[in-house]
Amino acid sequence: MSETSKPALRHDWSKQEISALFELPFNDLLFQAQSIHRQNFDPNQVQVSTLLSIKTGACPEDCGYCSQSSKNDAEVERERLLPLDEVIEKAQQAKNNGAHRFCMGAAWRNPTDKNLDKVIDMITAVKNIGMETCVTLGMLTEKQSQRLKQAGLDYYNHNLDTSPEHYGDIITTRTYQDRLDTLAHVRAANINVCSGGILGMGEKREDRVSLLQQLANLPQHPDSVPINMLVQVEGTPLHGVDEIEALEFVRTVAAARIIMPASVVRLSAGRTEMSDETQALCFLAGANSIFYGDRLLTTDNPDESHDQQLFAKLGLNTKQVFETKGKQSACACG
Ligand code: SAM
Ligand code: DTB
Ligand code: SF4
Repeated sequence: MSETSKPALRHDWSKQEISALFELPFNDLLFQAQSIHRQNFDPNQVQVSTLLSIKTGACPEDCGYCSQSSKNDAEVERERLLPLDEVIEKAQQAKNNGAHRFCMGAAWRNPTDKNLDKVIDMITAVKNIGMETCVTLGMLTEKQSQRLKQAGLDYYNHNLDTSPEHYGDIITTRTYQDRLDTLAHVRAANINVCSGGILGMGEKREDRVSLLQQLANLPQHPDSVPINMLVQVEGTPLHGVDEIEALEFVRTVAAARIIMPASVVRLSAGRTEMSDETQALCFLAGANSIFYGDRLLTTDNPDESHDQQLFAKLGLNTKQVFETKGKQSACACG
């Protein structure tokens, strides 16, 4: 199919339509997802981002999955905001290891304006190294989003996490609408939006359908959609919850690819618990980004050498500049 004959991006997905994708025979679902993937992206290319926790622990929010919530009993080494030189050193290491983007996360409900000054210095420094930047700092006002844009920030990560229906079982200290408001502020400031969720938090398939519907029916699809598998941390309320089956995880990735065809879908947290085969199926289903480096924020990620071997076995290329063939600006409905 030629670039111009690609169907317009849709923002009116019904739950029934998304459920019907999940119910397809697995081979049909993966074929459809991979076909759409190929219309929009180089199928053998994966974008790589490296994470750094710039402020760890003692967060006032009560997210049931999170090691960093002060309401949970997880053992996490609390740290104040990292000094700028340490951030620069970590970003340079990430670049030397081949990462394209450096993502900095802070355990805040929202940043104060003073915090933001310091994060802006970090963004400027990481951009000077020649990397793309992403930060995840909690809720943002419109003005704070504009300041980040002026600093040259490329992406802001703020996840919806789960469906509106399941949300109250996971977090009570901020509302779903608060999250949507932050996403709107980031979009209005013309920063690329990174937003997705976590699977394996005891949700039903209908919650996965509903989360994907929320993401796809935003006024513009997120540019990047992280699909995390819950990393179960001892001391958090979700420790010990039933795990999601690998094939159901793959189905969710495939459905995300189909309904948000031009977005980069990131196979995010949880890869240490996944076999190479499950990850390969996720790439076949249309995932084309990962977190690279042996640490996420407070938990482990596969080490670089394992990922290098996996890329080699699958013939995946992470070296070139990552460019999407799909252009969200082509959307007539956003
Ligand atoms: N404090 C900010 C916030 O929550 O808005 C930013 C940092 S927070 C750690 C970023 C995201 O990481 C969360 O929204 C959640 O989706 C993801 N996350 C946190 N803990 C996780 C876990 N144990 N497993 C999978 N994903 C997790
Ligand atoms: C996202 O969706 N996943 C990343 C990033 N955005 C900030 C975070 C994963 C955290 C996993 C648990 C931890 O290491 O604390
Ligand atoms: Fe705090 Fe973010 Fe963890 Fe929630 S996910 S407890 S807001 S660090």
